[in-house]
Amino acid sequence: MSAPSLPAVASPDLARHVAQGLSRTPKTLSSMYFYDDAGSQLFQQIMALPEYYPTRTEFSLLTTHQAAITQALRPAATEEPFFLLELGAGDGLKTKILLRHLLETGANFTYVPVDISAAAIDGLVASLQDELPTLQVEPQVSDYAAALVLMAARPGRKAVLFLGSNIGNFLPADRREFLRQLAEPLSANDRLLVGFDLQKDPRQIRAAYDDSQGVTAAFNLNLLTRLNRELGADFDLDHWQHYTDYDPLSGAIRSYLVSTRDQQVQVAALQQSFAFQAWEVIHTENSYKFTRHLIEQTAAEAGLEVQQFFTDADNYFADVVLAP
Ligand code: AVJ
Repeated sequence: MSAPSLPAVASPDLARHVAQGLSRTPKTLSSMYFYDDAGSQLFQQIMALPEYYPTRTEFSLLTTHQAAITQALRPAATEEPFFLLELGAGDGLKTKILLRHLLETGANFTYVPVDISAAAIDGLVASLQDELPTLQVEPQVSDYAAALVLMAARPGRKAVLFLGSNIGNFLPADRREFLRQLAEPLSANDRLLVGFDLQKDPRQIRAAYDDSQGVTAAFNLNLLTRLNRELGADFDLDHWQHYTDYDPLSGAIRSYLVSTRDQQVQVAALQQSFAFQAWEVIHTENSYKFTRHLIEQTAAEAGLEVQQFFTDADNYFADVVLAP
């Protein structure tokens, strides 16, 4: 047998992650790897689904409270430089509400979108030049921690945005550690604005992650397509299913890829094969839902103080202003 050829795009990080994740019990893969080009497009479709309430809820709550939120973030003194950093900006649709309001009220500030994907940043910068041509933008392609450390060295006030309930993907211990890392380089007058999805009717939460059109299923299964393409794996998509459940005790939505029969999967880039039993799962995502109490506790554990708590009329979602 000839040696399997490695796909040109094989990434050492992804390969290492898959080797570790599929050797574990239970098998796991990180939701971080959902977002290749196809996955990012599927996530755009998820945000437009009738069942997926978080995006449109946060959009409307930012619209309603734009004045109070921007006031809580910006310095009173106009001479002081002001940087609005956003971690994982995506298409920036929600942030543009705040950016537009700041421009309209004459704030002198610089928007610093941070993302590890150069393609995501390029798309965002192009749309900002088009829609908000007077906005000062300093895009940064790097990981979040590096961006914050760099910014800490610059004089001026910083507000750091982490919207969309991305915080929900962390396990509790990792969430604390992440918030601590964000808080560490901040000064007393700096602020964080973090989006948290709130606990609600369990059926409604479950439906948001198991939509009737199967877009979320396609999003989860796309991870296997990505491994086939980038690592030369041979996952047969006909024998995998999307499954998700919500646990109201922990507040976690957990998503899985379910093997519907005994099967072996070869991963060429690892020169390794993995055995799956019928109905064995790969755990692919956690998406935590919060209560106000849990948010306050999480903030306190990271050495942060909840300054203001903005929510929508239904109490579905919260954008929270945190201070060091
Ligand atoms: C991008 C992490 C906020 O957890 O709601 C959507 C990702 N996963 N549907 C979320 C996701 C399945 C989403 N976040």
